[in-house]
Amino acid sequence: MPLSTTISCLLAAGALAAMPLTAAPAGAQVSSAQPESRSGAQLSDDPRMDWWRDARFGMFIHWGLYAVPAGEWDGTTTHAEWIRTTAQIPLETYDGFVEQFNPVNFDADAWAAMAADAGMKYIVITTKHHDGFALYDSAFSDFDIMATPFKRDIMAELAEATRAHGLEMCWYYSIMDWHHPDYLPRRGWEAADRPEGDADMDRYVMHLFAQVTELLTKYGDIGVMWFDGEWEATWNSSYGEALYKLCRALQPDVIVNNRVDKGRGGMAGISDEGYFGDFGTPEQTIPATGIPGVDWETCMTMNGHWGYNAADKDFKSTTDLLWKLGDIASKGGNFLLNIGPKADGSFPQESIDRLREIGDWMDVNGEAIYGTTASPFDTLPWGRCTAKIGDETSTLYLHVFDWPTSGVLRLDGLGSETLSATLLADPGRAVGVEQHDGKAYFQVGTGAPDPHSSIIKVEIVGRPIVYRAPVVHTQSTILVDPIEITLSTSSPELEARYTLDGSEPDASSTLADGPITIGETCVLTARTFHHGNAVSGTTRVNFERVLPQPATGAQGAHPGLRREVFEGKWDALPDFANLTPVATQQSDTVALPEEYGKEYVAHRYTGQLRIEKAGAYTFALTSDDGSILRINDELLLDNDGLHGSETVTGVVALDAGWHPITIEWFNKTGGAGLSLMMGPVGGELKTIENTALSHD
Ligand code: H79
Repeated sequence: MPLSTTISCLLAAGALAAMPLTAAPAGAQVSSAQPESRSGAQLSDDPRMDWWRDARFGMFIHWGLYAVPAGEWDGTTTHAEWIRTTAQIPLETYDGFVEQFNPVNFDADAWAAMAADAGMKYIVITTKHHDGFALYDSAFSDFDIMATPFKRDIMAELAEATRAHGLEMCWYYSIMDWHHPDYLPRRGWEAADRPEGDADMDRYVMHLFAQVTELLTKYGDIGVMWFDGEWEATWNSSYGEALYKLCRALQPDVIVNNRVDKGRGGMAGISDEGYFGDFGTPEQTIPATGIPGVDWETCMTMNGHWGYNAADKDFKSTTDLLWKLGDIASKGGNFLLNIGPKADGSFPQESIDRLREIGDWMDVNGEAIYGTTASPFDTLPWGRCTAKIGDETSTLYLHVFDWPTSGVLRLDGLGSETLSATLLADPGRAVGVEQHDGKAYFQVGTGAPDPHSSIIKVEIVGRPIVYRAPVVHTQSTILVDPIEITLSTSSPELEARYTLDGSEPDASSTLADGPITIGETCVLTARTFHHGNAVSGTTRVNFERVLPQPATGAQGAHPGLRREVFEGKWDALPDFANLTPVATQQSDTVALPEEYGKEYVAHRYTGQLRIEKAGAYTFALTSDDGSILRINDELLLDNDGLHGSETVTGVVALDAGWHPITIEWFNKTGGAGLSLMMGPVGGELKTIENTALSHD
């Protein structure tokens, strides 16, 4: 079948539906008002993810025409891979870099060797960045490497070298494209030079699919397809789904990042539930805690730029990079560390130096990174922990950033019996261990054995038992009717005991071995016990039985809500009282009109909400950018501000009848979205039917 026919078939939704898909959309459901314990949610058992989870460490490479100006334009030196847009370079001028791109020192084997020696297990390179230039020989573009004096397919050479060094070859591909005539939107500043003409986004998407097909058919097995630029308003979830499925159809085992679809909530990078993509992509940031049940990878620059910037000498230290690697691994994520090669094909010397030092550390300490899972502990004052868990024995790797001056390292909350402790950087040094009262003391001696991060390898019996206060699983802390809650501990060896009168639980307090019914206002106090002894602090939750808010509204004449549309440029919700709507519409529910693609806009939805049965209800408001929800003229949910798709939830007790409701929303630029779901506490959340809404 010719390529174009294959793509058309894949685009047809019917053909796609028939294809078996094991991939779950990225994002995890946290079912509790309290943070889940780390061991709470399991990652999928999809074997496709195995190599990637074991790898933990990869190299990102940002390389393209932008390496030629090296970050400098008109005397300003703050640019990099975005230079065409940040310096507002006209297309014809930028095209001039094609003639100048001649990386005579490019040596694929040297690059792959540096990645392998640094302990990295995969390389993700920009096959095409936002500027639209393809670093490979593309049959679908003349704006590619074959138009340069270099005329060598860099992707082909790198793929061969990367595999020769035992690493996985992975492709970055930008959805956003500032060069292709069919891509929309145009940048505001170049609108006069580059009129839209008959540009056609659907046709651009066919081009994108054709290029992605080349990348997944001409270069052997690809580990990851790493998309980017998906936040533009012209990219939508249907394109994202089709692109995800195209990748998996061409290479069933390929892993696809979450930027293929529209679910990424800003730079934090983790998708909401229900979007395509196999892993989340925090950019230049490390999540504060692990994310149960979610695969993720932090990508980060070594200095302050992705593409080569000759003036930027602000490189992170090797120690800092190794602490970041340990931090990320301790939270169950991968680290994708960037290099911005120069236009001649060489790596910056600062990057080479750091890669070598990281490699030296990995040679000794790599087992504390590869194949590890997240720390079973919450926080550790002196560093981080990674783990290899087994039923018979487990290994804890303590990453000690701050070596104890006393020569004794204290680990709080370890309930497991330790079998041995050794220092990876100094195997000859004996490490004594004492354990009592839920604390382990490691006699590690004075003087850290490694200048960056010293690893203590600790063997323990069975799976780790970690003492922490019980977690309360409840949908709400306010109730109208009785609710059921549960308590959990972090291992099966531990018990939770509780009281409902505010008193401290002791060994004779009620054991939480099933659902607990809460029917009245009370204080639940819970504590973890091991072998009959209290071993944790207490968890305390106030439950309040409330009277539902009276139904002060009345049914309006029409079903659905009134939508008023406003235009303007805002960074937060405007004060609607001083604004005149440009349109007033009727809306079945809280949702943007179909084919929504507008920027600099705000909506206000007003009307009445019918509650059938008095009770406590959960509301979930999702928006990109900001929004708020008011019920009975009181602010219930505040999701305001400039951001990607984010959800806030809250609970309110409502009487049967009609309640005044207002939703306000705005979008500045980029992706736009709005939805409101509701349901009884503990029950399923659904979109509100238009018969449960009315307005005058
Ligand atoms: O390739 C590198 C950068 O050039 C590229 N991604 C990395 C890997 C990049 N392009 N833009 N950005 C990074 C920053 C863009 C941030 C924003 Fe947004 C886009 C702000 C608003 C739209 C991200 C998406 C945060 C909210 C939505």
